[in-house]
Amino acid sequence: MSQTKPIRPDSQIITVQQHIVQQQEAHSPDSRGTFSWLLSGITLATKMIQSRIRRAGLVDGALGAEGATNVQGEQQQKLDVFANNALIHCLGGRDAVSVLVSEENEEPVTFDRAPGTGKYVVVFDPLDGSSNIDVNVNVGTIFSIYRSPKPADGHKPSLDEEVLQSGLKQVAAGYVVYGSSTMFVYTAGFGVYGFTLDPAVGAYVLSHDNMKMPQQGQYYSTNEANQRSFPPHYGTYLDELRDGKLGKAYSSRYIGSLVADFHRTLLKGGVFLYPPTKSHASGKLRLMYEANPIAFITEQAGGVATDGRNRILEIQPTDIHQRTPLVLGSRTEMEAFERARLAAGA
Ligand code: AHM
Ligand code: MG
Repeated sequence: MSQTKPIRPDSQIITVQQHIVQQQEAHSPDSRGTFSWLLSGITLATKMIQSRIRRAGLVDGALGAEGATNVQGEQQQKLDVFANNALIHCLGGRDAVSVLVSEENEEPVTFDRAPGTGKYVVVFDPLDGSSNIDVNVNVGTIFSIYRSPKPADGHKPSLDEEVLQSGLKQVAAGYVVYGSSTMFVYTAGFGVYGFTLDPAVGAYVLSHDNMKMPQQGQYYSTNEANQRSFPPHYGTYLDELRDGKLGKAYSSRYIGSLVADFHRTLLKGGVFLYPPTKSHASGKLRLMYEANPIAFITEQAGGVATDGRNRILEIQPTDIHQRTPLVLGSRTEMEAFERARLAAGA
């Protein structure tokens, strides 16, 4: 007689929601409910964004430029605006959020919350890699979460004190890469975890446990068209990689979406560089919603992230939209970069 096996869900499946709650139980039981509710606002918004991206070529009016420019003077794409609205809508409805800072908004978005709520500041780049949107190449969302400083002597912190916190103060950071699959990668300071969106279930499911960046990789990633305007030691360093001075013949990979270029660097190792250039003397990438969250993840995965000289996480921001050079990657490549910088006296 044949026996019918009971149908039951795979007990190994861990969703991002479960994982966040488990991490909070283990590390900060006080904030567990609030924090996971807040993060669920981000995962919900990114599911809305990914669904729009997946259908962008089919939906009338989803692709192309919006017609406006953002605070960076860059043309906003329709999907930039959609992604920004989705995040503001999903996070603005959660009373744990006191302030939102977005690449697409010149000023922070503030909320008048009841006392005892509004504990967190969320900073984000809603859709990173705008130049890749219309051509079906990977883009991403990047976010960073800070605690609002507690009132001192009964005085509420100023808006600047709330938002201009160094990367060291991040409570959590992460990104979603809209690639061949949609992946959510985050850290709350206890390792880096990656979740793949299962489209059939509509949930992010743990697929990359405790991610570590390899000690050395075989790719460098930079916009080589700008190399003549990099400070000279960047060129010397790239030549060392090309010439096999680190024991490997390096290959080049550059997508032009930070999230995608970083995601590869996290998984495969190597080095990513966006140095100062002639047109962007302070670098192009933004400290608060690009460099800081990515640097937090890099360090949590065992890598190194600097502005070419100093640790990214230690930079005190003076403006929510400030730019920074960014050099990050595996330890071996980052040590070689530092040697090249010191040898050049830069
Ligand atoms: P964006 O936020 O307007 O999309 O710009 C940031 C992007 C990054 O994703 C990427 O690393 C960089 O700009 C690419 O710049 P470039 O085209 O100068 O190489
Ligand atoms: Mg960006």
